[in-house]
Amino acid sequence: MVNKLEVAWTLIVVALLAGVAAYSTVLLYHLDSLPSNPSEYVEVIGHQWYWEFCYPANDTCFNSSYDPTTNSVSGGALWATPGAVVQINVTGADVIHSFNIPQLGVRIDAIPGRTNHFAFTVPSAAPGTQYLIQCTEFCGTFHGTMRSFLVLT
Ligand SMILES: [Cu+2]
Repeated sequence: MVNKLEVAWTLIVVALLAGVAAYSTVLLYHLDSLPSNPSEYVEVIGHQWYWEFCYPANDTCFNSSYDPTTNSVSGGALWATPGAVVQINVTGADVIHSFNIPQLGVRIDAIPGRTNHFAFTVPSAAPGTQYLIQCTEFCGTFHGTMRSFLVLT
């Protein structure tokens, strides 16, 4: 014989889980959505062991190499305007890397043969403010020095 209380408990739990699932699905969909008109596009290409940044609007690309002895980058950093909505298109040239700006909650894999897209809003901080970029996927000998900076202009 079915206890009515057990049926009620089960239905309440099913209703709660269905609500959480529906909310999560909608939230995930919106997290993955890209802005229709971002302020800036940047192509990010992971190489062993440096980042290449390309700005299609200016038709320019450069390699950003990190020097751990001086904690600085040569070749250029990733530049962005405070408050801008930046869409990055990320891929890998050789092995899997992961483009990560920990302070901004940006993390997206750089996978050879595939382009991943992500958009984020640059903080409205003072020009010159720097945010560390670090590869977070072990990609070989010098993975630990595969860094760069996002610099506000
Ligand atoms: Cu790496």
